Amino acid sequence: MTQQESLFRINQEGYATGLPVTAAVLTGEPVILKNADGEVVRRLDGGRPLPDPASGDEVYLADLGALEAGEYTLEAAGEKRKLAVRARAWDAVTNALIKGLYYQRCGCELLPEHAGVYAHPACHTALAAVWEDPSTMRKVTGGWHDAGDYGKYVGPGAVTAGHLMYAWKLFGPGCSAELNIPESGNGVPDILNETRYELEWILEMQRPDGMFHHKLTKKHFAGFIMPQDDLETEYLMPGSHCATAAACACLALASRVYRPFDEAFAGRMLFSARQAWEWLEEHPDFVPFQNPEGVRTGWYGDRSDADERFWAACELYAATREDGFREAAEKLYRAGQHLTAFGWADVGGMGALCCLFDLKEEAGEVLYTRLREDFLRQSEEALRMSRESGYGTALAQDRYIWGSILPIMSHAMAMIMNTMITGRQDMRDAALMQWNYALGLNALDICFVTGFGQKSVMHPHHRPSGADGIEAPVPGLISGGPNRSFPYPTTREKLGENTPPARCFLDETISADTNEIAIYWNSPAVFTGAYFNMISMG
Ligand code: 9MR
Ligand code: ZN
Repeated sequence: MTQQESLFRINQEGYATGLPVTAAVLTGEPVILKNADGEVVRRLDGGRPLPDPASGDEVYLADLGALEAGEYTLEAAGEKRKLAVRARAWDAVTNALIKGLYYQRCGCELLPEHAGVYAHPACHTALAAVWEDPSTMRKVTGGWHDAGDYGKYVGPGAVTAGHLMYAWKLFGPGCSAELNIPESGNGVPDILNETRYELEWILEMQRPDGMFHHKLTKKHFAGFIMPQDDLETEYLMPGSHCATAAACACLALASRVYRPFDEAFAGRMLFSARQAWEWLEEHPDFVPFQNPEGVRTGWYGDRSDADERFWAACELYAATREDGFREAAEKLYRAGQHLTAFGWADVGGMGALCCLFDLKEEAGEVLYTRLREDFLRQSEEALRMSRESGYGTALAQDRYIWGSILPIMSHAMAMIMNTMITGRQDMRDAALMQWNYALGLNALDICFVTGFGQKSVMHPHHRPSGADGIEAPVPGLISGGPNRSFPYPTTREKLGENTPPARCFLDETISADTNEIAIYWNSPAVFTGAYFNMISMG
């Protein structure tokens, strides 16, 4: 710890009334909490700070209990730090995380009335070439830019849309605000309007035989230019098993979600999902996607499609109630699924969401009763990791990988699901610690969401934020966070070999390996934020 660092780590966006307020204190000295009138409302003797293996810090987690709305000051060892408690404390940041996806829209103009200073002309509107036969050009526009780059990838997009749709289904009141996007006011909640922008693009990515192209990207990543200036040809890259199965799952889910709003759209999506499933049935042997020779954009390679198929079978069963899909899901489940994984590579948890909260008893003995026991057991692991961390972060010290925010938010999702089933407060409180982590209660004392908190990420690896000439980054985007695997030599050099995992982070544009943003990092944060937003509404 350097001299300038604060002794406190807090949720910099504030805390919600009715939920526990926890602060991390990097000293064993007594801690005092004063209200706006200077009265002492909490006096903690100071504890024995516990070692946090991931950061090397000694941390005392101060449990301040539930507090009334107001401005407070924490004091310890002569240092003060302001902390706020409010009703609906996380409404703004949750809405911004959804709106963050609007700023990722490709193929349309972002108008000043919706995007403010971040407005820009339409991008990537030219015809795309089919990789295997570049003389064939197709018009495929729309979707969200994946991350800091301008690529669009089917699997990651499908998972992102899945997180958003489940957030809406389960925690609607926590994520249904108007977001000032072009569709606002059309009678559909904006979270679904925004998700539809991606779904329409995913539909376009299907080939006539039912398979889905893996991605729509150029051969190389663009430089740090605005999207409308990125004019090189984009390619519909070869198809993949994982993209096909993930799109199948997401579209089957979407067919149920959108049916009350638009029957025809729902029908199109279910038709497409069925075509995808047929293709998968006809191509049972998994072939991993490889970047074609000369292509350097995102790989999103995967070792198996069994988890994507599992999610797809669950969603198709939920959408159609045809026994064949349930049987397929059972078989895939029996082969072993990681039920607390919600990322682009492993989507077993998405199937669990479908079985546990949509199908429920109708899923039957295997996919409900047995799966629930299995899920409850697997989610204990997240709680255990949270307890072993000084900061309460549910991530083992050797798991600070590229996009560490994803496993951390995934563990929050799993613990939220556990709480929904069991009503356990320890699970809920540990999940809340992950949300606190994202918003500043971490070794780095940084709020990972752009535009929020007291000290937030200012230089994400995000092309528009780097190229628009505006000092503040595009708001509502979450950084991938610390990464101990040092894929970039410059990151390794700047941080030094001995930097502890949870501190391997550079708030610098160049550091894609620690400070990129991605749509599928925003979306599990939306799920988590929507839940806590909803339960703190009273
Ligand atoms: O999120 C991906 C991460 O798990 C990988 O370790 C990393 C390196 O392969 O790639 C990440 O995904 C990037 C993708 O390949 C291209 N668009 C930006 C993504 C976020 O960094
Ligand atoms: Zn674009």
